[in-house]
Amino acid sequence: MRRVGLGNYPLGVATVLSGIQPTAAPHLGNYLGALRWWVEFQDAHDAYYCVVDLHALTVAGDPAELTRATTTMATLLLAAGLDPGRCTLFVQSHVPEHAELAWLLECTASMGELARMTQFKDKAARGGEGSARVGLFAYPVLMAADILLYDANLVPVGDDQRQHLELTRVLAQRWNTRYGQTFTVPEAAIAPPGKGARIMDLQDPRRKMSKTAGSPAGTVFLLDDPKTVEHKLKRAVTDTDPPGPGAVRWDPEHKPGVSNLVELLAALTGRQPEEVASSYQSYGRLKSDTAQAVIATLEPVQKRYRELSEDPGVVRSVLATGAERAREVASRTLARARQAIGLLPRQG
Ligand code: ATP
Ligand code: LTN
Repeated sequence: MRRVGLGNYPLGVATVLSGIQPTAAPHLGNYLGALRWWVEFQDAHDAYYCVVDLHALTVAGDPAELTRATTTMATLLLAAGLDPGRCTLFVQSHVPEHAELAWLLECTASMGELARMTQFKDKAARGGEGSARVGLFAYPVLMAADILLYDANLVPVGDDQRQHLELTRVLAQRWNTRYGQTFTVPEAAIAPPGKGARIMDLQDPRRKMSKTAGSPAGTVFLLDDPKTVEHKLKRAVTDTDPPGPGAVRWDPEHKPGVSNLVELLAALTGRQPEEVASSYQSYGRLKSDTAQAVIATLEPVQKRYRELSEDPGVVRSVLATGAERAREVASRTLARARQAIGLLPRQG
C-alpha cells in the first residue's frame, strides 16, 4: 500500500486540516515544520487549510495590521505551493461555525486542563497571567473546533502543537462518550526528529523560532532577501568548540546552535542530519551552505509571491471559494453537534 508523507493513511483516504496564525509573516520554522507538509498532503488527501485570524486576536495587535497580515499569509501559502484546485484554503473567521463549535467545546473542557497548556503558560507569563486574555486561555479549544469541524484524521503541525492535539483528542473522545458518536478523533502528523519539527531561534537556540516571541535577527522570514538570509545565518549562535572532526555534529542537547543549522540544512536538502554533520569540519562552511540552501528554497516562493501580489483579486477569490466549500462541511458537522448536545433545532 502506498503511503505518503507523515501519516499512516493510504492515499486519498484521510482528511487533513491545519491552520496558521496571521500574527506576522511566516518563517523557516513554519515552513519546515508545517507548510511544506501541507503542500505534500494536498495531493494525497482531502485537505483543508486555514489562516486562523481569530487565534491571532488572543494577543495584542493592530487591527489594520491583522487585515494586512491575513492577506499576506494567504498569498504566501499559495506562493509556497498550496493549490486551490487541490485543497481548500480559507480564512477561519469567514466560517462562523468555528466560533460556535468552540463555545460548545468550551462547555466540554475544564479549567484545569486548559491551565496545563504550556503555550498558555509561556505566553501568559510574558505579560502577566492576570492580564492574559480569556481568548488566550481558551485558544486550544478554538483549535479543537477548527479540527473537529472537518472530521480531520491528520493534522500536520510542528512539535510545539503536540499538547494541543492531545487535548483535541481528549475533548473529542469525551464528547463522543457523553453525547454519542459525533466527532472523528484526529492524529497529529509531526515531522520525525531532525526533519524540521522544531526549528530553533538562530540567536537563542534553546527557544523555538517564533513569529511573535523570537528575536528578529534569529528568525528567517520567508520574505527575507538573500543578503538578510546570509547575514542572519552568518551571525547564528554556535559554540566555542575548535574546528576539526566531530566539531560539527547533530546533538541538540549539548550543541543546540550547531545542531539547529545541521537540521536546517538536512531538512532543506532531504538528507539525514547525521550525514550532513559528518561532511563538515568548520562552522563557517556549514553556515554559508545552509544560507545558500535557504536562499534556493525561498527564491521561487518569493517570485511567486510577487506575481500573486500584483493581482490581489485572485487571492480574494480563492478565499471566497474556499470559505464556501469549508462552510458546507462545517455546517453539517455543527448541526450534528448541536443535535447531540440537545440544542433545540431552528425552524425554517
Ligand atoms: P506565534 O509566534 O505567533 O505564536 P508561531 O511562529 O509559533 O507563531 P503559528 O502560526 O503558531 O507560528 O504556527 C503555524 C505552524 O508552524 C504550526 O504547525 C506550528 O507548530 C509550526 N511551527 C511554529 N514554529 C515552529 C518552529 N520553530 N519549528 C517548526 N514548526 C513550527
Ligand atoms: N495553534 C496553532 C495554530 C492553529 C492550528 C489550528 C493548527 C490554530 N488552529 C488547527 C492546526 C490545526 C499554533 O499556534 N501553531
